Amino acid sequence: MFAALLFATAVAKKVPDFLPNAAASKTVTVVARGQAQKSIVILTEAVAIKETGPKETVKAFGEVYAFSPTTISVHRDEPTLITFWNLQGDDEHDVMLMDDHNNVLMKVTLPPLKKTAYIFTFHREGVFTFTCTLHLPEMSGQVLVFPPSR
Ligand SMILES: [Cu+2]
Repeated sequence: MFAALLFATAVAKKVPDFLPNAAASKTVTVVARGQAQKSIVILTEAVAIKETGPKETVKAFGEVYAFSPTTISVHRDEPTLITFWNLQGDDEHDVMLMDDHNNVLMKVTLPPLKKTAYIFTFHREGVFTFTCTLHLPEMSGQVLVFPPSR
C-alpha cells in the first residue's frame, strides 16, 4: 500500500514528455523523421553506480551519471540528427532542453537500453543547455549553436 502510494506520487510528479510548442519552435524545430545534414550521438555514461562503484563515491554523492559528450556544436538552420543512447539496463534518463534564458523548450524520456533520436534545427545562435531531470545537477550539457556554415 505504502509502496503503491509512493509509486503513484512519483508518477504524478513526473513531467510528461513534450516537444517544442509553436512558440518554442521559433527557437528550435524538433522532428522525429526527415533529412539531416549532420549526426551526433550522445551517450549516458555511468560514472559511479551501486553495481560497480566506486563504493565510496556512491556513498558520498549517490549514483552519478553524465552525458558524453557534454558539449556539442551545431550550425544555425542546419538540421542535425541527435541520437541519445541510454546505455543503462535499469535506469531511465530524460533530456530537457532549455534556451539561454532557461526557458524549457522540450523534454523527452530516454528509456533503458534504447536509442532516442530527433532531428534538431536551431534557429537562433547561442548556448543552449540540456539536462536529465532525474540526475540533476551533474547530468547535463550544452549545445553551442554557431552561424550557418555557408
Ligand atoms: Cu539521468
